[in-house]
Amino acid sequence: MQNRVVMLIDFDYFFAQCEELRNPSIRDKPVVVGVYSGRTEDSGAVSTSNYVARKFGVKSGMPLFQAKRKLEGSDAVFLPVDHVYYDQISSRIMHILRSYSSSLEQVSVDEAYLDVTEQVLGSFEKTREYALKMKVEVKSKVGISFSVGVGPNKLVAKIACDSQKPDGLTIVKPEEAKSFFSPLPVDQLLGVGKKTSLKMDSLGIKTIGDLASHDVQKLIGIWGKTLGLYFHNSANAIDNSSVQEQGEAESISRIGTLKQDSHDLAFILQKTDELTKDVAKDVSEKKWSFRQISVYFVLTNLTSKSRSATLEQPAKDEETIRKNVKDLLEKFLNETRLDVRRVGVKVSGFSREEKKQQQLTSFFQNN
Ligand code: TTP
Ligand code: CA
Repeated sequence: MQNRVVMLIDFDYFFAQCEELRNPSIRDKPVVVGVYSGRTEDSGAVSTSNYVARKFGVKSGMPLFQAKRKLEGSDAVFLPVDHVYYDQISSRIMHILRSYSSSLEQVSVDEAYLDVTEQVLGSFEKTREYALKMKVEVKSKVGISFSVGVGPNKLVAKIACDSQKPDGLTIVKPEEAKSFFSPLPVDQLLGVGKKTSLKMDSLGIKTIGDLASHDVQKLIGIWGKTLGLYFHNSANAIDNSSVQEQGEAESISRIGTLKQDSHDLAFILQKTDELTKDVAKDVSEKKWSFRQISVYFVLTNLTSKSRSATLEQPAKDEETIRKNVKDLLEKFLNETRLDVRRVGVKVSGFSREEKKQQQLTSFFQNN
């Protein structure tokens, strides 16, 4: 697929911004979030800080006592990390971002790559408006700001994003990628650490541009084929890796408690129909197809049971779920005399191939 449009989204000063969100009164003060090791009051390290604190020279990884010293005399606020809270905020944002892309690859709690080629019809002109729309939705629904980098691949998107923070939006078109990279220090490339950049420096390679024009055979001679080629391609803004959904949901399900324990098909169906509707909504948002439908029961005696059906062809519609759930439920009620207390609906067996095919098809339709 030519001319991909890939975004990297990176939430601004994430842990500290989450803290500002739940306590807006600290917003204009230096905010430092840290891991307290507990040995003495100040022992531990800074996880992150807001931009007010950064102006005082506070950095991630710095010992807390040092950050305290830098912030002496200010009205700085020091807080311990609360991962559960940050994870919750993160999943709410990721959920919204998912609706803006064909595939989303979450790389950390505050970073995700999005392939939006289809959504912007392969056009870089359309991405600014599209990215701004995402920013506005996340800001109004969750209250968090983020920076966006857009490029023809993940590598360019990442470096674009890093170039302007916070609340940044940097778009690098395919034809601009090489000149955008050229003046940057070579250690901006993933995989070029301290040791490698020293070695490159000794070869006269200081910028990404220097690396791009260095003889690839010489690079291979020093770093071997894989790494040598990787450096050469990266410096030339080439990256063919795709945006891969990680840890894709194995299933989509909903469970609910009946208003009263029951053995009545029509009564239980009211509940399962509600649950089916929600499951089907999730499925259609993700544009996935499923092959398996299951119903889960918790009975009056609190034991649980489940029943499943496997479809001959993958399906994606609500009606198929509804019909299968009804059959499974009916059969189950015939087999047991106990009343049902809770009931769940689940679909699984998603096909990735089907998903890729769909993307490809709509890509061709749009082009
Ligand atoms: P980053 O994205 O590196 O930093 P950030 O979100 O705080 O700031 P910005 O993106 O605006 O530059 O890291 C994401 C979170 O990971 C960060 O909020 C806290 C955590 N973190 C640590 O706990 N220790 C660290 O050394 C770093 C770099 C980050
Ligand atoms: Ca961040």
